[in-house]
Amino acid sequence: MRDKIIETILDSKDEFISGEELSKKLGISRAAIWKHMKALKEEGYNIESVNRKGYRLIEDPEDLLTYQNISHKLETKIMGNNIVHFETIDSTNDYAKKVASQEPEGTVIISEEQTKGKGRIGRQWHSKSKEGIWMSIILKPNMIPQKAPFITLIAGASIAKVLNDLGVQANIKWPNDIIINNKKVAGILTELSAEIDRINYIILGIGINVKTMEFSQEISEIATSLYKEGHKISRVDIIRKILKEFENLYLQYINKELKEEALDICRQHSAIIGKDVYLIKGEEKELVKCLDMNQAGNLVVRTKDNIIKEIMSGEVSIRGVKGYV
Ligand code: BTX
Repeated sequence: MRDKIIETILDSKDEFISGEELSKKLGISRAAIWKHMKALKEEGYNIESVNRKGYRLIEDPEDLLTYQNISHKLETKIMGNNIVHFETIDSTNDYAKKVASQEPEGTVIISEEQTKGKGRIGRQWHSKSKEGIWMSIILKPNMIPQKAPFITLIAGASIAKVLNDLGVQANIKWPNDIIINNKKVAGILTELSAEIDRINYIILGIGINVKTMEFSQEISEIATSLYKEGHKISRVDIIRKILKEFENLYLQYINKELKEEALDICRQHSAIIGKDVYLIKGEEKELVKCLDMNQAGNLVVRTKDNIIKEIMSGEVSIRGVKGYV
């Protein structure tokens, strides 16, 4: 019932809707409507109630990452049909792993804050309250585990496409970072649970800095946010668009083995193709030129000795010659 109320007041944005009208439309008493409104106000919705006029939303509630807000006008078949929202959690990826076997494919775990947000290989991901999008999608593709790494590229392609469509010049630093002006705005952490020949589940973790204006000292040189770059875009809008774009590319890949669209986006928005970069593996650091991304989604590079080689994601980190990229 609460979902229906929210949908109705979201639909009649800025306009008053009377208790009577709501009660007729939803088939519940005016007293029940009043109770629901009270609860919604407590959840953070800024609802104004005026005698004889009714109720209206006085502020855009876009910023709350609740199921109701995200699912309103969400145009997907699977992604985001089920959304679990937290005010705070250790890590959405860790929670997603705990519930993956019970929850359906496309379930989104999202939190306003993470106290132990994770990056790759045990690194930390800073996830301050209400400043970004910290979410994990549970996926259960019927395919062999070797095909899983491509999902990271599909996620990167979706984020880059959505941000560019919204007027943000975002590029992909293969395989799992999205950058603006050479600084990291988003990261992807894909975790896999599998048997030798089949995937149990994949947890696709996406972290996007949206509103942060000041980063901790350790990352202030390499991190940026959409707001910091001058793009005041609503978090809910970005999430809806990413879920839609990701679903499109993901279904092409798992149902028809189609990769071309995702690869094209990755190449078109690559931050490193055509550039000299360092490949870093433990203590080793090698200067190479990035030539392309091949059909498998691996990076093709030329070494100083003119040898062409293929780099698989997960093997190395990449650093630019003059800084982060
Ligand atoms: P990564 O290992 O490529 O990047 C982690 C590194 O990035 C850190 O070592 C630090 O230098 C830098 N960093 C940390 N926090 C930030 C930040 N907020 N913005 C920019 N740079 C930062 C990237 O790993 C994958 C990140 C995935 C995060 C999502 S959030 C939802 C999900 N849950 C979870 O615990 N992780 C994922």
